[in-house]
Formats: sequence, C-alpha cells, structure tokens
Amino acid sequence: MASHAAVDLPQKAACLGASPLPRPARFVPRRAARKAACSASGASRTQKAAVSSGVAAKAAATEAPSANSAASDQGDYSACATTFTTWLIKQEQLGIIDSEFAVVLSSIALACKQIASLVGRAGISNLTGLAGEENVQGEAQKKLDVVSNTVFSNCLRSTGRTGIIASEEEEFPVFVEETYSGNYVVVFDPLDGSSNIDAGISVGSIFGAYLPSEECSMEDAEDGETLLNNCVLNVCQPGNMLKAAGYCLYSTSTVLVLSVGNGVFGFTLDPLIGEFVMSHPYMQVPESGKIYSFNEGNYDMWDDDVKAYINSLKDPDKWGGKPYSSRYIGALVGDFHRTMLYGGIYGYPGATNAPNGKLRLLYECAPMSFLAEQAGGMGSTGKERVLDIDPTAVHQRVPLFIGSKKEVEYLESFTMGK
Ligand code: AHM
Ligand code: MG
Repeated sequence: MASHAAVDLPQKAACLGASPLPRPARFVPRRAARKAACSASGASRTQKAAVSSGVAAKAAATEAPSANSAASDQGDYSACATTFTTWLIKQEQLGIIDSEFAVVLSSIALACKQIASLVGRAGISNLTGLAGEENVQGEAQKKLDVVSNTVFSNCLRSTGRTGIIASEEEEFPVFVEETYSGNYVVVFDPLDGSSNIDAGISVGSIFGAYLPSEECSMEDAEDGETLLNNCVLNVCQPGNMLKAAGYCLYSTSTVLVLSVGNGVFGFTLDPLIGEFVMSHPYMQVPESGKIYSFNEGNYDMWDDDVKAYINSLKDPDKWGGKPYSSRYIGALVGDFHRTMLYGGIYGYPGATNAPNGKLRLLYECAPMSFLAEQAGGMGSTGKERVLDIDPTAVHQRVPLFIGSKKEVEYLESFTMGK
C-alpha cells in the first residue's frame, strides 16, 4: 500500500473563523453514484430535516423486524453473528454507502479497537497523566489524547479514501496528500472526556463524515493558503450534510454506535475474536425519560430559563412525588449512550463565563445530534436545531441539549418560551 503523507497546513488565525468564512451556495456530491447512495444529498433542508427526524426513523422502524429477528435468531451469537464488517458489506450491497465510504468507516472501527486497547492498558503502560502540552482550546492534553489522535489520523490516512481530517487535538484541518479516490472529510474527537482516564471511568471517541464539496476542490489549490482555506471550507459543513456519525464508548464494554442515515446501530467489541458484533440493531431513544445529565456545579452561571427548567425537574409536586434523577459522568459519550438507552436529557448550557458552553459543534454536538435524530430524539442549542447551524469555525462551541424528544421539547419550552 502506498504511503500517505499529510501536509500540516500553514497557521492562519483568520481561517479559524475570527470572521465567518464565505460558504458555497450548496454542496454537491461529486458523482451521481454518491447522490444515489446518500439519500438526503439532493433534498431540500426541510426534506432533510424530515428525513433526519421522522421519515428515516419510520423507515428504520419498518425494516426493524428483519434485523431484530436476525438478532434473535442468533441465540448463541457466535453461530451467525452480524459483525461490523458484514454489516458494512450489506449497507454497500443495499446502495446506502459506496465501497470507498465502507473503507473509511472500517478504518474508524479499527482506530476504535486500537484506542480501546490503549485505554484498557493505560494504567500499566505509562499512558496515564498529562502529555505536557495544551491543545488549541487551551486544555491540557493527556498522553492518551495525543496517542489516540495519532491512531485515528493514521487509520484514516492509510485508507487512501480520506481527503481531509479535522480533530479536537489539531489546530487546523489536515489535508491528506495521497488519496486514491473518495476524499471524504472526517471530523473527530479521538478521546472525549479524557479527564476521566486516570480514574478508569468511561471515555469515548466521536466522529462525523462528510462528502467533499465540489466548490472547494483541493485540485484548485495552488498554494498553502488556498489549500488551508479549502480545507476549512470542506470541514465547516452543517450537521444536516453529515453522511455518517458515530461514537465508540470505552467502558465495561467497548461499544461502537453509528448511523449512515438509515437508523442507528450498535456493535459491541468481542475481545475474544477482535470483532465488533451487532448488539443494538435500530436503536431508538425512548420518547421521554426522567434522568437529567448536567454539570450542576455551574448552576449559578446559567441563564434564568435554564435554572427554572432544572428547578422544575427537581420539584416532587410536579412529578407525582418522584422528581427526575440526576446522573452525570462528565464524559459526553458515556452520558449520551445512557441517554440513548434509558431516555432523558443531557445538557451543557451556556454560562456567564462561557456563553456558548463547552462542547464543540463539529466533532461533538453535530455528530451526536445526527445520532439522536436518527434514533427518534432531538439535539438543540435551546434556541435552534443543532444540525441546522452553519459552522463559522472549526473549533466553534455551542450549547447542547440532547436526548429524548419530549425532554428536549420540555427544555425548549423554557428557553424558547414555547
Ligand atoms: P473534552 O473534549 O476536553 O474531553 O471535553 C468534553 C467533555 C465532555 O465529554 C463532558 O460532557 C464535558 O466535557 C464535561 O465537562 P465538565 O467537566 O465541565 O462538566
Ligand atoms: Mg471532546
């Protein structure tokens, strides 16, 4: 296999979105085949909203019985397990993804396996503690943040199908020089919630993948500055253009959850065979759930409407004597995975010291909101749908409220006065 050198682009503060970047009028898939493969690509925004929130969920529900029956037929799963690889092949056969995209997703699964192994052995392989550097957000990087970023980047580069990658741990998007074809744009947080690592608590990876935009062709880039601008334009696409999104939870088990736009599927890593095995077909977030997951230490710095919302959840008289339960790991992947399974709401609101909260739009809020909607839930800033936000910077932050549809709507009844 050919080697794939990456060019670290020249540093240019303006391109980080100090002023909003001009955006192309629309993003057009490069080939008709891709158009067919990605059902939402030619749809209007309204249609895409419908696809994400309702229609796709309905389609998933319609198809669900066959997947569920396949799962129940498995009994002793090892007899006829659906692995991530066989599932990917099936998606390709169905025309939901193309073979190039299957290679990209497969490389992400490989990165997740490697990171799971590193996380599991961190305490005995000198991988706990700080790396001694800060990332672009001014956060102290853990050793595993750095190693996980390298693993993710290398896996994506080695596919020859990824054109641009953007990571929480890299200041600028990176253009991968040698690609055979595909040029998919992948955004990721290689190890989210890494402050938990040294205590052996859940952490995770988050990722999203986009088609490249024709208007920002890498082929037209004659110099480093143009290349950098093209990279940023390619990366700064709204979540409603995502072609896939997912996360991998490193916890009591390693669980890869993803969607390519036709429902949400979860795969648990079987360490005995080194394969992700289908464990959660057609995941649906419960419509409601009495669990809230917020860092309440920030309460005094929140807006009055968010305070009023939280107070209402804790009022026993309002909920038949049993108020909501509070659960907060402090690792988005863990808190979100529980919300997907049990229902409820995860929130990271803006605060007086951080008006847009803490979480990053491109590689945290948008991919998780895509999954939430694909599973019948919602992702909101409290003011608008997360997937409709046009990013203006690679590391842009937005408030996030995500989870069960009825719970997010209830939150919005305070923040939007609905
Ligand atoms: P990170 O990307 O630097 O790890 O930060 C994101 C994490 C989320 O996983 C988690 O929900 C949140 O930060 C916790 O923040 P806080 O400690 O302020 O509650
Ligand atoms: Mg993160």
